[in-house]
Amino acid sequence: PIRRAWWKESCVYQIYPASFKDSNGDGWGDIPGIISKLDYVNSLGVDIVWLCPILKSPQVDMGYDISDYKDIDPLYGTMADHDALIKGLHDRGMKYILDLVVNHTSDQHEWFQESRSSKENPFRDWYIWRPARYDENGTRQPPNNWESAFSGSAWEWDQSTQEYYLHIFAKEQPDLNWENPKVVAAVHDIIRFWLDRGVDGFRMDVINIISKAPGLPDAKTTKPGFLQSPVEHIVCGPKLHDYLQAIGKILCEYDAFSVGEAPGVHDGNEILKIVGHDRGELSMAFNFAIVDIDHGPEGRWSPKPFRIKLLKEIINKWQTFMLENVGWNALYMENHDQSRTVSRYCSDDLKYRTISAKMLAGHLGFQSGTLFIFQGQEWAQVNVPRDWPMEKYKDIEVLNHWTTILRDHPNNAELQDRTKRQYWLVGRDNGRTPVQWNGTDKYAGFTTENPHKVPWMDIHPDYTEWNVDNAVNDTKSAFHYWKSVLALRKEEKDVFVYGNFEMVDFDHEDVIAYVRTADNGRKAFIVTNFVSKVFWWAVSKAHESLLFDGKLKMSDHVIERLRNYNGANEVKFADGLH
Ligand code: ISL
Repeated sequence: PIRRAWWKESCVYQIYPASFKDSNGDGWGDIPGIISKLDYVNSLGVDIVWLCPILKSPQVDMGYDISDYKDIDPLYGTMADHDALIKGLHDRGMKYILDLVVNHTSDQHEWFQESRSSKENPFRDWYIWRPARYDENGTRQPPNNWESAFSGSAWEWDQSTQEYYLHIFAKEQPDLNWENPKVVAAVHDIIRFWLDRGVDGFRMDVINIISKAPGLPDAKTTKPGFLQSPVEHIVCGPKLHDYLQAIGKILCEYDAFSVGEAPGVHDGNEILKIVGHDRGELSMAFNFAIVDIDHGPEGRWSPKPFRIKLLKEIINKWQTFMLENVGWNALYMENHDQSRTVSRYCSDDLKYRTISAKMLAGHLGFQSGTLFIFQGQEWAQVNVPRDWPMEKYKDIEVLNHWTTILRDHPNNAELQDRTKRQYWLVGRDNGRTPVQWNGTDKYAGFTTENPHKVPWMDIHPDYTEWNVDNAVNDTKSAFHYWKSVLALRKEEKDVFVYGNFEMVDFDHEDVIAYVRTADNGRKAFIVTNFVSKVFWWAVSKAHESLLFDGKLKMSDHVIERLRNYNGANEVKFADGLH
C-alpha cells in the first residue's frame, strides 16, 4: 500500500495575483483583493492556495524576477496584508504555499548589483560570469550557443566588467551560481524565513535547472542558426539532488509541502529522483509531458496537432510509473504559463464550453496525484479572443518572440499568421486575463471603475455571460462539477488518492477511460469522451461488471450519463463531449 500523507490528499488552487482581484482600483490585483475572495476559494473545496510571486520585483516577468526575497511588492500590498492572508487561509482550514524563484533573481536584486559592480566584489561569483569567446574575425561572441527561453542569447555582455552573465530567461533575470555555498545558504535562509512566518510550503520555480553542466558546453544543434536550446545542459544537472536533499531536510523539519517545477524532463526516472518517497527531496514535481504535447520540434511556437492518443500514452505512463515506483504526481493541465484547456484540447464553441470543462475536470480530477486547479479553470475560462491584436498581448515571452519574427521575417505574412495563431493557441497570456467576477460591472468586478486606471490586461469580452457569479448560481456549471469532483476525491480517498490505476481500452482513439481501485477492492470507472460526436462505446467483458455492480459512485453529471446504459454491453455518450 502507498504511504499516506496529507499533501497527497490535498487539492491546490493556484492564484495569479495580478489578475485575481483588485481592491484599490489601480488595475492590478492585490493581496487584500485575494483576502476578500477567500470564502469563494474555500467554497470550491480546495485545501491549499498557491500564489504566483508577490515578492518585491520590477515585474519584467510578472514577479518571476525578484529583487527582495523578504518583502512584498507594493503592487500587491504589505507584509501585514500577507500575514492577514495567511491567517485568513488558516482560519478557513486551508494552507498556503509561496512561489520560490531561486534559479535566478532580478538584475535589480542587491546581490546582482554588487556582483556586476566589479570582478573583485565578494558577490561576483553569486552569479555565472564568463569571458567572451572571439571568432576568427576577432568578433566578440558569447561563451556558448545557449538560447534564452525568452529569445536571443542566454548571455548578456556587461560593458563595465567586460564579461558575460548567464540568464536562461530574460536578461533582467540573471541565473544564480548554486556552486557557491553562500548562494545555497542564502536560499536556505529565505526558505526558513517564510516557513517561520507561517507559509506551509513552496512551489519551486524551474528548480530542476539550478545545477548546470560543468564547463557549460555548447548545446547540440537541433535547428538552423547559432542559438540552440540548452535544455540538455541545464536540466537535472550533476548536483541537483545534493541541492534538493539539503532543501528537503528543512522542509521535513516543518512538514512542509513542496512541488518543484521540472520542465524538459521526459525520463520518469529523472523525476523519480526528485519525488521518490525515500529520496528526501520534494513531495512532487510538475512534469511537462502534457503541457508540451502540442509543441513542435522547435518548441512552443512551432505547431504540432494535439493527439488524444498521445495524451493517453502520457497519462498511462506517468500514472502507472509513479504508483509502481513509489513516487507522486502533480496533476495539472492549466497554469499561468499555459493556455486554457477548453480552447486548447476541446472546444470553446458555446455549445461545448461547459461540457468540455466538466469532461476535463472528471478526466484529470480522478487520476492519481495531487490535483492543481488554476484560477478560471473552475468556471470554464477560455483563451483570449481569436481576433486580439498583438497590442493586447503582455507576456515577455510572446513579445520578445514577436520582435524576432518581425526582425527576421518582416515580409513573411504566412509565417506571421501561423505564429500569431500559436500565440492564441498556446501563449501564456491566455491564462492571465483578469478573473471575471460578475457580468454587470464594467470591469467584471475585477477592479473598481476608475477613470484613470484600466485593468493591466484586458478583460475577456465574454464576461457578461461567463463569470463567477453565473457559475456559482447555476448548479449545472463547471464550477459545481469541479466542486463535486473535489468532494468525491475526499469522500473516496482510498479509491481516488490511494487507489491503483488501470487504463481501459488503450487503443481507442477518442475515449479516455480508466479504473481506480482501492486496496479493499472498491472501484471507480472514469470514462471521458474527448471529441464532439455522439457514439457508442463497447466496454470489454473484463470491465463490464465495473459499471453497474453498485460499487461505482460518481458525481451527478456522470451518473446522468450512466442512466443511458441500455442494458447491453455499451455506454451511450448522449451529450457528445463529456
Ligand atoms: O513557458 C515556458 C516557455 O515556453 C516555459 O518553458 C517556462 O518558461 C518554464 O515553465 C518556466 O516557467 C517558470 O519560470 C519562468 C517564468 O517566466 C514562468 O512564469 C514560471 O512558471 C522564469 O522564472
